[in-house]
Order: sequence, then structure tokens, then C-alpha cells
Amino acid sequence: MKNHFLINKQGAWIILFAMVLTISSCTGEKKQVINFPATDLAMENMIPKPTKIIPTNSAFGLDQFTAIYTSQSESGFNEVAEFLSDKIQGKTGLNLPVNQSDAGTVDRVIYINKTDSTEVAGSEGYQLYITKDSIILNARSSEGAFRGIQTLRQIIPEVSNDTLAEQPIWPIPTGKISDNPNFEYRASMLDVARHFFSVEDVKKYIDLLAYYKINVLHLHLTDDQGWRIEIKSWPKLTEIGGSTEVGGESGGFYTQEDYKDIVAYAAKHYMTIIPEVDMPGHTNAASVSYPILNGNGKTPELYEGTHVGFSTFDTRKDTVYAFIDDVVREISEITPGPYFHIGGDESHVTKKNDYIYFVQKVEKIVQKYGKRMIGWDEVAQANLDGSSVVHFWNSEENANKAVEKGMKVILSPATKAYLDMEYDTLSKFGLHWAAYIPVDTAYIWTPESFAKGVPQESILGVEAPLWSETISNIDELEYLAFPRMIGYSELSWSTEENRNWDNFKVRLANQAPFLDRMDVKYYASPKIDWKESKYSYKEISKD
Ligand code: TNX
Repeated sequence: MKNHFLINKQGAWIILFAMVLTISSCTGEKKQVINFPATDLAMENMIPKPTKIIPTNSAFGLDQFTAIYTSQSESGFNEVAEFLSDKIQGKTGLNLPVNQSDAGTVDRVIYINKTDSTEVAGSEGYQLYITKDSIILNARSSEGAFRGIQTLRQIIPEVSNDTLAEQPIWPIPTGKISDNPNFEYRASMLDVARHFFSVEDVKKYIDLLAYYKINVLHLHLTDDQGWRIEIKSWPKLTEIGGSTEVGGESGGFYTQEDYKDIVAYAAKHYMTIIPEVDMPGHTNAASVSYPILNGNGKTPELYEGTHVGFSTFDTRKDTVYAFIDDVVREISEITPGPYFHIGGDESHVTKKNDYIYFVQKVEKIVQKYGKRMIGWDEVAQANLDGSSVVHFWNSEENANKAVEKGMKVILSPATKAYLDMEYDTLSKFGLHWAAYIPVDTAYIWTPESFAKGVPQESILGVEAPLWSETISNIDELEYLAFPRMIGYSELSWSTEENRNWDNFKVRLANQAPFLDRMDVKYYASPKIDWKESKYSYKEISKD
């Protein structure tokens, strides 16, 4: 039995120490024997579905006599445990001590252990061993531990059982879970350019995404309607270009301090921020701020409409590349993640040769600042380095070009993965140029074989973009993103064999208490038999 726990030496000492505490707590008072009704770990509402679940049909009693300990040798584990304790407090009100030697009466322990065992796959993999007395979470890195505690959060009951003992108890089903992601890149995108979203809004979105093991947030920071990131060497970008948004509202932008705050918050959730500066098209806001950029001698007007494809940088002007160099440098300096997204979509008024010349030059600038370039699928027409990444949204032909060049592809097919598409004809927000995407359509497709000629080895992962032409506040963001985003988390984390709509929709229905507790204004689609949802779909559909 012991061998199954895969604990390293230091871990073993701490467990031993915890056991001693447990025993000493029992010497004065007899340890309570709790008779749990049979529970089945495999029936829990975990999303994304873990790779392997072996139930043992008893329960661990989470209560005020539970304490959390971690490996101390590896950095980050203590913080992951603090994060868990904080979330347990939010859900149950319990205040569980973390790595405290004088934790008082401790009957049961949660131990977050760093292991080097190859049984735990990759840096995000983890194993959970839940017995009546202990929960042991094994991970090779704090990142894996962080993914594992999301699973644990999901299997803590919403309400306590107050009849099993004198104190309230949250019974957690026993068994073993081994888990690791199918795709390394599991993302959402937020368009903060068409409408601006505050740092607080972005943080709430990060909270929700992290619970479902999403590990990338791509921020679409610039477009025709607004420039949203402070560039110190070109201050008018935000002074002028940041002043508008779609529909005549007031715009806004992130100072570099704000952006760093988002990046740090994301990092605490083991999430990478990918900045996007969309170019050479989608650049009206930049050219209004600095008319030299468009090269046509005219100062454009600020734009608050929703048409695309009318703006371009002058791709043959040195000043334009000096400008881009400054922008990429300043943003890269405050972006620890490996990627820089250059947009590159819908440059309808840029000549093809100019477009290709431009993308190739910008790729070199991105590389100069130590980043890997990502571009929307049109960039695959250029001659690019194999390390750059093509972001498929529309053109299979472009995705195939990328594969031929040995590049990785991110999948965001507009017909399946666009969060701004309406659910159906009654949807309150969204567009439908690509498709209507009800919750089942969003889930029932196979990224592994979706784009012809794009094999699984070429797929970096799945991303669900949320364009914001039709939404301007967090409630509206949540209406479009949830519940569909929860399905995309399973599509990118769980393997094909582990995905099944009939099974998923029951687990999804059971997310209602969590979403309600987080005050998420999700679209309570009538296709789902929501568990005690406080939102009726009728209330939030069009009349
Ligand atoms: C297409 S997808 C766009 C965006 C729009 C979106 C609306 C892509 C790379 N470009 O500019 O916001 O459609 O659904």
C-alpha cells in the first residue's frame, strides 16, 4: 500500500510528522469513527474528465480537524496549498492550516507531494490518492499540483453533512485519480479592443478558467476600434487610440502596471498571458494616433463601427518597423510567456506581396525579443520559421500550409469554437456569420481530426476566442462564455475516448451551484437539465 503513494524522502518525513500529530490528537480524545454511506468517485462531476478514476467507495471526511501539508523542498507547493485552503474556505467556511506544526487537533491530512516518479505524466500531470484518512496529491511540479487541486475543489460537496458527527463534514469519495492533459495549450481569448474590460473583469475570467484547467489567456489588445496597452515610447496610442470603443462608449486601456498585474494574477493561476497586437490590418486606432503608420498621407477618424478589413499599415516604410520594434520590445519585456501574437487576419486592403513581406519582417522582430510568433491562419501564406505557430480560425488551406512547414497549429474553428457566435436565434448577444453554436455543438466535435491534413502531432491545442463587438460588460461576457467554455476545457484536456456528450451534459448541469456561487451570469441553455439553477433561460433570452 505504502509504495503506491510515491512519496520522496522529505515528503515521507512530513507525512510521518502529520501522522504523529494525528496520533497525539487521539491520545487525549478517541478519534471519531465516522460511518460514511457508500460514495462513488467515478460519479463525481469533474470537468474536464480525468484520464483515469478508480473508486474505492468510502469517503474522506473533510472537516475542521483536517490540515494541509506540502513538500517544502520545491518552490510553489506551499503557495498552491494556500490557494487550496483559501478556496476551501470560500466553499465550506473551514479554515484549514497549511504547513503548521502546531495545527492543534488533526484527524486527517491533505498532503501535496512533489514526486519525481515517471508514473505522473508531464509537468501538468498529477495523481490523487484519496483514502479515509488522507488525501495525497502527487505532482512533479507545482503546476501539476495546481491542476490537481482544481480536481479536488470540484469533488468537495457544496453542502456539508451535519448528521455524521458533531461537527459538519464534507465527505469526499475515496479512490485514485491519474490525470494529465491531452493538449498542452488550452486557451480562451478575450477581445478587449472592441470593448474594453477592466482588470477586475479579466481577473474574474481567470478565476473561472483556472477552475477548469485552462492554462492560456490570449488578450486581443488592439484593433480598429481601440488600442488598449500603454506603450511608453508612443504615448498617443492610448491617449488617442484608447479613447473609443464600439458603439460610442468610452474605451479605456491598461497601463503597463495594470498589464503586469494581470500577468502576475494569471501566473498565480498557472496561466500564460499571450498579448496580441493585430497588424498590418485592424490598425485604424494606431493610425489615428500616428498617421504616419498608414502611409497614405491621410489622418483617419476614430472608428466605433464593426466592419473589418479597411485599415492597413504601410508595409514598405522603415518607421513602421521601428514602431513595431518598440511595441514588441515594450510588451515582451513585461510578458514572461513564450508567445507574441501578431494578428495578421483580414488584411483586405494590404497587397498580397506586401502582406507576406510584412509578416516575415515582423516574425524576425518577435524573435529578436525572444518570443515565438503566433498569427491568425493567413500568416501561413508567408515563408515562416517552423517555430512560429499558426492560429486556424477559417482556412483549412492555410492550416495545411502551416503543417507542411512543420509549424504547430492552434485550433479555433469559427464554426465550433467562437464564443461570440449566438447559441441560437433567441440569443441576446453575439453574431452568427459563422454559425449558431448551441452548447452541444460547441462540445460535439473532434479537434484531433477536425481540420483535414492537420494531424494530432501538429496541434498545439484548442482556443475559444471571445470577440466583443456585441458585449460590453462582465455579465454579457459570462453569458457568451458560459457554459460553452466549460466544454472547450474538456475538449482540450481530456482524450477523445474520455469525452461523451451524454455524460458531459450531466456533469455540466451540476456546475450550476459553482457558477451561482461565483455569481456567473451564464446562459442556462434549455438543452441542459440544470441543477437548481437560479437563472431561468427564459429570463435571459430575447423576448
Ligand atoms: C473575425 S477571426 C475576426 C474578428 C471579428 C470576428 C467576429 C478573426 C481572426 N477575425 O476580427 O471580431 O470575426 O466574430
